[in-house]
Amino acid sequence: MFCNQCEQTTRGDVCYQWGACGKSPEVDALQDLLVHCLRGLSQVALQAKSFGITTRDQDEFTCEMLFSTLTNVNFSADDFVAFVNRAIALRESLKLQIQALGNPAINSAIANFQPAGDQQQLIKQGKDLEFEFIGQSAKNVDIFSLKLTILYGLKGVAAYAFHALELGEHDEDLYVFFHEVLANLDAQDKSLQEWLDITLQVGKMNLKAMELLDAGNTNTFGHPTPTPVTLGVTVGKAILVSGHDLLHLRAILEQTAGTGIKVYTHGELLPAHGYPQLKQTYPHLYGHYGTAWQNQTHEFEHFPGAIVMTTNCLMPPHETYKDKVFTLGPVGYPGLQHVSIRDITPIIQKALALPGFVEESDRGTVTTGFARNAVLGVADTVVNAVKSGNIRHFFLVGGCDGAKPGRNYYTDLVETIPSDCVVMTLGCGKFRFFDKQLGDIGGIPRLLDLGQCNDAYSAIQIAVALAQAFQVNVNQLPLSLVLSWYEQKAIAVLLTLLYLGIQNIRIGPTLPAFLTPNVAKLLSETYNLKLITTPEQDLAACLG
Ligand code: FS2
Ligand code: SF4
Repeated sequence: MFCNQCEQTTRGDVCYQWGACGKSPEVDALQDLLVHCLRGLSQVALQAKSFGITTRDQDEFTCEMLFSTLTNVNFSADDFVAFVNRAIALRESLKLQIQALGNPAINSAIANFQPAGDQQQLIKQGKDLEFEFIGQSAKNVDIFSLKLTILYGLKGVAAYAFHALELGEHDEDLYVFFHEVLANLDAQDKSLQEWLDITLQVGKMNLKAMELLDAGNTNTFGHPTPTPVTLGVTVGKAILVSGHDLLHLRAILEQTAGTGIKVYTHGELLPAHGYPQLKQTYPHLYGHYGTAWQNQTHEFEHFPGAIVMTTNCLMPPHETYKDKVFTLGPVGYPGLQHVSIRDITPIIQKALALPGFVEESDRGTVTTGFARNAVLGVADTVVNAVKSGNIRHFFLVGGCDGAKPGRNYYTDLVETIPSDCVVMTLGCGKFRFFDKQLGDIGGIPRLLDLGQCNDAYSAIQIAVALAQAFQVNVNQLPLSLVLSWYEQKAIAVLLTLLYLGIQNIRIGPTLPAFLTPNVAKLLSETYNLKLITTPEQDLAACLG
């Protein structure tokens, strides 16, 4: 196998025997095969679009399938076999429509690829293709590095686009971009600069995808407002909902209303409590249980109710608790029950069969809901606090959490940041410090939870609005970005920030393994992108 798409890749290089995430070489090969089939589908979809044929099914399928190959989403070989066959069926249905208009369908190797008839043969096909793909690195390792950056970034964009389309937000330009990038990923005639341009285009289109998702979330659930969330539990039956999918959370809340079951959020669903249409409509959305994804084996083990994974990050479940874990949407794992969101009866039955909490516990509260509308609603106060010197500097300390050592940096940094500075955060990286009592500056909380990693758009909008208020560009603001990355959405967000020309970003805990020294040097020279060092050193540099 060859996979280096996430931060925990083996030895900081590549997973080649078994995924550090738990992905098997067989599933890895099937994921690569699926991407290969999507590339053929994209070629045909572009041709179909040029003839005015509707390709909405193929567009949405492409987003969902790229999302399914993201780290910690789907570990099921059976699912990927079905996805490969569906990709071919969708491709062939477009070819028939093209031919029915009197045109020959595109005649390339990937558009004509024929999948084998059984799982073992499909795995072999995936491994052969992988070998061929890696072979490209021999021609120009820096271009290969950028192709990986583009593919991984595109997976992140697909995740955002998938969430947006679930909420009814579409964009034809975005779909065309997906297809164009996939259809041409094998191109041999482009220069390093041209691949770099495409890399930044991924960042540009990710901004569009995040904007769509922001519109989908706020139109459906209202603008988040600052909301205290209990970290304790109450007596009674319980369901724990993890992942990022607010629509799935709402469906679970709807179907559990009146059952007496309390619903708790886990991981990246903490910010759900800030959405008025969720919190106010469903009083049985009780509180938040647990922390970031890498702690789930311990936290799920002890949760006395049913557990639902709506998206990443799923870890291979332990035998001791796997019978109470359910998957939804693009998530899959062999042996876990996959449920349709239209009928969650098996989840409710499991929650009722399990003991639930038998004792109250009080673990205090945290406040979420400081998304762009809430922060910009008090923009004058914030601007005045900066002008008067009460706020010296803003830090955005956000991104992903992870299991590898070195991430205590983020806790230590936040604890060391002086009391006249404000810390904005988002993503599951916040769980390193989300319950710290940092106080406030003239009524402005020093720790502002902007939301999920899916809400990076909010952070960008806040930075742009502050820059306008101070009549400077974003790079001149008293603002430092200190990001933590783990998976491919973080790559997409980083590309967006680079596309926007944001300088001086610090990233950690390590640089992506898929960046060659030359590409990393190029990014560092152009954008002053740098690796984190120590909290003390970075803090001094940011405040200096
Ligand atoms: Fe965290 Fe995992 Fe949010 Fe990432 S729950 S690292 O894939 O999506 O952030
Ligand atoms: Fe390894 Fe990450 Fe790929 Fe999993 S997703 S196989 S941990 S690089």
